[in-house]
Amino acid sequence: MNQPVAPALLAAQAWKAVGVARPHESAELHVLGQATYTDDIPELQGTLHAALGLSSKAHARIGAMDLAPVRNSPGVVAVYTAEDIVGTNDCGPIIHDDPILCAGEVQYVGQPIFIVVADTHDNARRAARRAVIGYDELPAIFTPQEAKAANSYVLPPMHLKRGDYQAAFDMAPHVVKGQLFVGGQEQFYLEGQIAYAIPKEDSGMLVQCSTQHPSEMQHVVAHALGVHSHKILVECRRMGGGFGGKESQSALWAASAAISAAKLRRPVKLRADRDDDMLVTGKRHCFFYEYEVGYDDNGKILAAKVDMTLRAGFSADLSGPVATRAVCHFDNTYYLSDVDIRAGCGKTNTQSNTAFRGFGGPQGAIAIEYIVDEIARNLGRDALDIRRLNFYGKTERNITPYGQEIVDNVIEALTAELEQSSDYRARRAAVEAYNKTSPVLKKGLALTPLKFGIAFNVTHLNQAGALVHVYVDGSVLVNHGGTEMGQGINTKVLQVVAHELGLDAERVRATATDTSKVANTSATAASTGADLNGKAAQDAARQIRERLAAFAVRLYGDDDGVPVQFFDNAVHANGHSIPFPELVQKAYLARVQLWSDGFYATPGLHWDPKTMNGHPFSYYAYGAAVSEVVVDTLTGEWKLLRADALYDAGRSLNPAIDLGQVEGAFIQGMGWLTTEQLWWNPAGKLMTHAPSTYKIPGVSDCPEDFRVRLFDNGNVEDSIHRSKAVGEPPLLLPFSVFFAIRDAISAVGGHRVNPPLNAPATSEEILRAVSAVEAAA
Ligand code: MTE
Ligand code: LUZ
Ligand code: MOS
Repeated sequence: MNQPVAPALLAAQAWKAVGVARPHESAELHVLGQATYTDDIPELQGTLHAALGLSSKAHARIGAMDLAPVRNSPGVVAVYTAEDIVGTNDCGPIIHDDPILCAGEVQYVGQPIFIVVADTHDNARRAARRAVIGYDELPAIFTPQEAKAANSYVLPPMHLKRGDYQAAFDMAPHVVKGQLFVGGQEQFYLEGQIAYAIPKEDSGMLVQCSTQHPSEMQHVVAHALGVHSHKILVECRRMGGGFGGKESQSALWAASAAISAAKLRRPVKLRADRDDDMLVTGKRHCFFYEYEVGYDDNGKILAAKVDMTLRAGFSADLSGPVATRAVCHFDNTYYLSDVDIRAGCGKTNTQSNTAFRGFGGPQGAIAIEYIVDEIARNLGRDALDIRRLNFYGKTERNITPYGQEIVDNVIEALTAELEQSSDYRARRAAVEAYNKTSPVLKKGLALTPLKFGIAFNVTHLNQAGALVHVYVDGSVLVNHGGTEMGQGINTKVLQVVAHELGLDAERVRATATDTSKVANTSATAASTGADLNGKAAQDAARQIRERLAAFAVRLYGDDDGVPVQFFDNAVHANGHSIPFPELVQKAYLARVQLWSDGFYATPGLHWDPKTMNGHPFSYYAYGAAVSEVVVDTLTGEWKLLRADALYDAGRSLNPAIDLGQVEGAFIQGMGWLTTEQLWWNPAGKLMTHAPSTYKIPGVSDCPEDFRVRLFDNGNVEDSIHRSKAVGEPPLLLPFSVFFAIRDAISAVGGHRVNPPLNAPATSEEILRAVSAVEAAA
C-alpha cells in the first residue's frame, strides 16, 4: 500500500488520446478534394438517373394527368407514380401521413407526384417538367397564424403547466404582453439530398445515401419495396452537412431511387438539384408566439404564459418532438415558478418542416429572451441584471417546469466569466456614449445565456452500438451507428478507441456507417452522436483491452495487482513493455478474440408525453455570448463588430473540433436570425429557393473580432470522458446578435420603447422597427 506508484501507472496517467486538439480525420481528404461523397462513388455500368415531378399547386385535387410527354422525352426509360409502389407509399418517420409520391390531393407546391428515370441527370430533369397535370384547386393555409385561426393542426396541441399561472399573473405588479414571429430556416447543407440505389441478388438493395439516419432509410426502403429489412443495406461514409435536414427527409430520395432501381433492376441515382431540394424538403419551423408575463419591481418573473404555433407544413414529420423540445426550452436559463406553455403544430400547405440544429430548442428559448429583454427596458435596467435575477438556482429554484431537477447549473459562473472577459460593463458605457453623439449610426450590445438539454426527448432513441476490429498487424478499425456530417464524430470516436487501447489516434480508422454492421441505430441527432457512439465504441474497445490484458498476464505474470497498462502504442505488464502489434500477433496465434461489439443506453431517462413531465435530459450544456453591433438606422444595414462566446463542452474530447462547432453554430444561428428569409408567393410557392435569393452568411459577415472559448467544466454525469455535447446548443449563442440589434434600434427612442422586432432582422425588418420606435417615442 505504501509502495511508490509504479512508473508505468504514472506514465499511463500522463498519456492520452482524448481531450487533445487534433484535425478532423478527413481534413486532408477534404482539402485535397479526395473525400468521397455519395455522388463521387464511381457509377456502375448501366446506371440511370431519376428526377421528381413536382406539384405546382399548394392544395388541389389532381385531375387529368398526362405523363405521355414525360415518357416521350429524350432518354427517358420509365415513369412511376404512386400506383407503381409495391409496398407502402409512406416516408413519415413517426406518423404515416407522408406519401413518397402524392396521389389524389397535393398538399404543397413542390410535392413529388411522379419519378422519371432517364439515361442522364439532365434528361431526367428536363422530362420531369413536361407533365401536363390538371388541378382542382382547394383553399390553402400558409402561415401558422392562419393555421391557428382555422384550428388546423397535424397533431393535438401540447400543454405544460406548473403552479397557478392565473393567480400569479393577477397579483403581479407589472406585465408585458405581446406577439412575436420568428422565421424558419433552410438547412443549406452544401451537399444536397442524394441517394444511389443498386439492386442486389434475391430482391436485395444497396442504397448509398447522404443521410443522418441509415436505419430509418433501411426501414422506409424495405416498406416501400415490400421486403424485410435484412434485404436492404444502407451505407453512408459522410455527408456534406445535414444540420437536421437529413434526419428524416433523406427518406423521400432513398425510397424514390430504390423503387426505381427495384423496378428496372438497374442502379438508379437520384440527386436533387438545389432548387428542387429547397422546394421539396422541410426546414426549421417558423414560430408565432403570443405571450403574457407578470413581474415584480426588480424584474423577477412571477408568472409566464406563452402560446406557440409552429408551421409544421402538410405532415407531422418530426414536428411533435420539435414542439416538445420548444416547450422544454422556453425556460432557457430561468426559473419560472408559475407557467402555462402551449404549443400547436399548425398544419399548412407548405413543405413539411423538420429537424434543424437545435430542434425547437432555439425557438422555445428565444421567446423568453425576448420577454426578459422587454422587462429590462420597461424597468430601465441593463438586461444582464434582469437575466441574472431570474437565473435558475443551484439548490433551490432549480426544478424545470417539466419536473427535471437541474443538478449541474453553472450559468452564474459562466456568465460572470464572460462578463469579465468581454469587458461588458465598460463596453455598455462606451456604447451609450457613442450613441449620444451619433444620430444615424447606433450601436447595440447584448449578453445572452443558454441552457440546452442533452438527450433525445424520445427516450428509446438514446442507444447506440459499435464494432471494433483489431487486425493482426495491430491496426484498428471502428464502426459505429453515428454518421459523419462534418461535425467530427468519427474523429472523436476513434480518439476514444485509441485512448482505450493506448494507441495514437493515427492507428485507428473509422469506416462508413452501414446498417449491416450496426443494427437499429438512432439518427445522428439531438447532439448525442459522440456521447452515445463514443460510449458504445469505448465499451467495445474495453472488452478487447480486457482480453488482451488477461492474455498479457498469462504471458508475463501478474504484477501484484498493478493492472496491465495500455499507453504509448504498447502494453505494459509486470515490467515488460510490448509493442501493441506484437502482443496482438501473439494473441491471434493464441486464438484470443480480437474484435468486439459495444453497446450503450443512456441511464436515468424517462418522459411522460401526456403530462409533459419527467427527466427527459441526461444533463444540460451551458453557454453565453456577447455581441456588439452597429446599425445604420437610415438603411437598416448593420455589422457585427465583435462577438465573444463561452461554451461549456465539459471536458472536451477534442477542443479544436468543439471550437469549430461553436463558431459554425454561432454564424449559422446568426444567419437564421438576421439575413435568411424564406418567402412564399401568394400562391404558396417558395420563391427563395436558391442562394441568389436566400442569403446565408458569407465569410465577410463573420465578425472581425471573434473570441470563442470553451468553459472549463467536467460533466457531472458519467458521459464519455465527462465531455458535453456541442453540435446544437451553440446555435443559441447568436441570440446576442439579435438582441444587440434590438438594443441599437431601441437607442433611437432613448430606450423607452420596446422595438417590435421579428426575426429574421433583415434590413427591411430593422427599418420597420426603427419607424415604429420613432412613431411611439
Ligand atoms: N456540423 C457540421 N459541420 N455539419 C452538420 O451537418 N449538424 C449539426 C451539428 N453540427 C452538423 C454539424 C446537428 S443538427 C447535430 S444534431 C449534430 O451536429 C450531430 O452530430 P453530433 O451529435 O455528433 O454532434
Ligand atoms: N428528439 C430530439 C428527437 O430531442 N431530437 C431529435 O433530433 C429527435 N429526432 C427524432 C425524434 N426525437
Ligand atoms: Mo440535429 S437538428 O438533431 O440533426
